[in-house]
Amino acid sequence: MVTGYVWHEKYGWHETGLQNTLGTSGHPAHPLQHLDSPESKTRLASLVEASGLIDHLLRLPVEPATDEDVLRVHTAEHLARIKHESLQPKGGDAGDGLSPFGHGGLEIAMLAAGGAKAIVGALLEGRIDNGYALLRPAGHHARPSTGMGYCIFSNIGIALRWARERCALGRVAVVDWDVHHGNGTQEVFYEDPMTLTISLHQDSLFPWDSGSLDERGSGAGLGYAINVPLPAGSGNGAYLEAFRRVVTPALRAFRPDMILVASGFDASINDALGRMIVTAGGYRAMTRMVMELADELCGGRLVAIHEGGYSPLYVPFCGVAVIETLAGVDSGVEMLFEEVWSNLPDQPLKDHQAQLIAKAAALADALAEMGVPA
Ligand code: 9RB
Ligand code: ZN
Repeated sequence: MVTGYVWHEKYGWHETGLQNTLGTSGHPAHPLQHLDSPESKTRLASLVEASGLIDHLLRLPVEPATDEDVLRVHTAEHLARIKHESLQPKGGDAGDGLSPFGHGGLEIAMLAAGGAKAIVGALLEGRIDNGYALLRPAGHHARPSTGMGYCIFSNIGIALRWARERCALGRVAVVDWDVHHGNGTQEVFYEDPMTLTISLHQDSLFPWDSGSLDERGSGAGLGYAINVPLPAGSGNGAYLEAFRRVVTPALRAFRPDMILVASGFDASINDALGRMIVTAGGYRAMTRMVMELADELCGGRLVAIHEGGYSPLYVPFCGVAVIETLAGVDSGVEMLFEEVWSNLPDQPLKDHQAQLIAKAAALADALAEMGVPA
């Protein structure tokens, strides 16, 4: 079993700076470190090294994505704007006014997209059996025409379009467990029946107006986008039920040739932005389930691409839980507060959560009735 791993020191150099406003027009507030600070990811990279887990992984070299790679997904205007702002002495913003980057940020965004290419390429060439790409900046909110929500480019979109151009890649499923809706990934593949996107997220969190049950894809892609907008407060019980009732039947119906996980850790119990209570053990259990599905459906071909997650304290533990599970090793890292946090009375599935999941399960059933494109 070879588990690939991507991390580049420069991912920690992506500068989001200080935030001195609460929104677009609010009164200035005492400047605070931007929520998407490097620490949650640099500390995960650090724990992968310090625990010795790195010795069980194949670290992949990263080349920056090219303009051509970006333009398979994004408009020329979006790329030109990022290039222009990246040249400014103090950098710029990816497009929504919430997603700052520093001088030279283009290079780091290109390295992030290149990291997604590296892990997908290694998987398709059979150099790895599965893998984890710890990338920054994230990608799942980036739309074809603009960056958004701390994302500059669609790392997954760029890697998949690149892969589809260089080899005969069949059906691909993207399972997004970041607490926010994977609106960008969904938009890139909205009309594509060969790419199934499934997003589990907190209902109406960010973007507040996307990710509802009735967004199902369009044209030839109708039915190949599935959203599971879970109620705030959902924990391990609700997430595992969603995996049993939605992700499992949808993937069995779709029979992907490769599975990608858009892996954010902001549904964790210690996150500043999400209001969910998933624990490291919950992420481990979801990883096991998606690995079993990959074994059953596509020779184990599975890679996770990092997205959000804003707890410098807890993201490293969630990340190690996922990566050590992928690698089939025990890193020896003791999961912080797992006993307490996984036994909270709010963790087991609640009726109102089950009701939402049942509605999403109907979408997976519909997919099973539709059959799959060749
Ligand atoms: C809005 C603001 C947000 C909120 C959440 C994210 C999530 C990123 C992520 C990004 C930006 C502010 C709408 C501040 O982790 N994705 O996976 N911005 N929220 N001001 N205003 C008006
Ligand atoms: Zn997120």
